[in-house]
Amino acid sequence: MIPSLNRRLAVSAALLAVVAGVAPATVAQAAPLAPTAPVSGGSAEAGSGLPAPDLDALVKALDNARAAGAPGAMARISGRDGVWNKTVGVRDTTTGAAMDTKARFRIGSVTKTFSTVVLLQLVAEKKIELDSPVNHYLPGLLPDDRITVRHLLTHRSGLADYTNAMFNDTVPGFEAVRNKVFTYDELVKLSLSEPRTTEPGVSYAYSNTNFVVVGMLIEKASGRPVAKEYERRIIKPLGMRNTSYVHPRTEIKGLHVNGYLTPDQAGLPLVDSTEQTVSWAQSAGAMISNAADLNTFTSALVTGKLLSAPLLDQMLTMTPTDATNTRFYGLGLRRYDLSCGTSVYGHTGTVQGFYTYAFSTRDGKRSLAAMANTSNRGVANTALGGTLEAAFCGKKPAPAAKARGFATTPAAPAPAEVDLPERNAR
Ligand code: REX
Repeated sequence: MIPSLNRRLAVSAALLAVVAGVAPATVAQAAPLAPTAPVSGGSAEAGSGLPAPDLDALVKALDNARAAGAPGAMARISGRDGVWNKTVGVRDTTTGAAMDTKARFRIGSVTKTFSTVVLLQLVAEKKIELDSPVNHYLPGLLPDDRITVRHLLTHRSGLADYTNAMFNDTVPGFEAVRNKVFTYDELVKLSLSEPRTTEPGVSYAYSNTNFVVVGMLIEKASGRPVAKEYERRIIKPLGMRNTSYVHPRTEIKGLHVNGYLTPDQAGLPLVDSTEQTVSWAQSAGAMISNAADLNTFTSALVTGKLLSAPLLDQMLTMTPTDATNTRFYGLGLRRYDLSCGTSVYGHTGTVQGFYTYAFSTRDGKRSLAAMANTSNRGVANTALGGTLEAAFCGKKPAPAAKARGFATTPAAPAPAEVDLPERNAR
């Protein structure tokens, strides 16, 4: 449906419902959170309690991502008070097909949140303990018996991120692995050939290696491939028909977005990076999804549809990841504190040709999924991050008129707008 029409219909339905004195069930039109999701009991509870999204700012953020070099971008906001879809540009530069919020794309590290949910379900089943050494389950894998399962999930193991060296030269690095199939052991070996970054538990250092080992733990404890575990524990129960883990297959089936990798050298043409095994990431980043499914996933997660309250609490226990004190990491989950005081929970993703943001409020009443079909272009990623403020903070008050003769203090930049270098921004 045309987004503005969609919105108008939602508003009319709400008004009609209020006039008729009935619960506006049609207004709470987000995809069902789970088959058992309770239906909202009344109009007061039907809303998110948040200001309406700033749709102009949302489109502006997408336009900014495009101006920074993304062929296209999209955002989908979903929640108790409506669904909003916005797109700019194209999903395929060859055919000129328009960006489409129903289309599938590579979600990169949002996969880490899926892997964490599966692992924590195995904790609930007493097959794994968060504070046990990884080597207890995978004897001899790691060179340090002090590294625990929790250290992996919080990026505090000190295991080096082998992808830094792998993608030091962006396009040659990508072409060298795009059709390669790695075993988990090979990826861990690559990490162990580099010095460790911290003593176990000491400090946060983002590393894909952690979630490769999480994949190994899942397979060991469950006796099944990670693909099966994502499917039976998350994808099926939530009815996410556009979400898959097809490693090592290279294709994105069905309606999808093509991804375009930016070469390091200015002036060179974009590289269509849609098809790849993503074997370099696997359980750290190889899933495919679409915006509606990501909305469903993040809201189901924070509302306890996937984990018991104590395990969700563990996942939501956060420590800062940088000096701004607005960005945090829990277990396979980020928290961003926005300029309006709202905190949102989810993950970001970067895989060649695709930037993703998937976040929900703590109560799950509003979710945002945003993507731009570019990567290796930090400015575009930062611009896409602007969708968070637009989605969750609503219209910003107009800046106060400058009092003549007095200097004004510039407002602190919103967290999503802080332009950090690519490697530090995570
Ligand atoms: C790999 C290189 C980036 C991408 C990476 N991706 O570690 C994981 C992920 C799976 O999604 N992490 C993000 C490449 C940051 C997250 O957690 O939010 N960069 C690119 C280069 C740099 O090749 N030379 O930008 O496409």
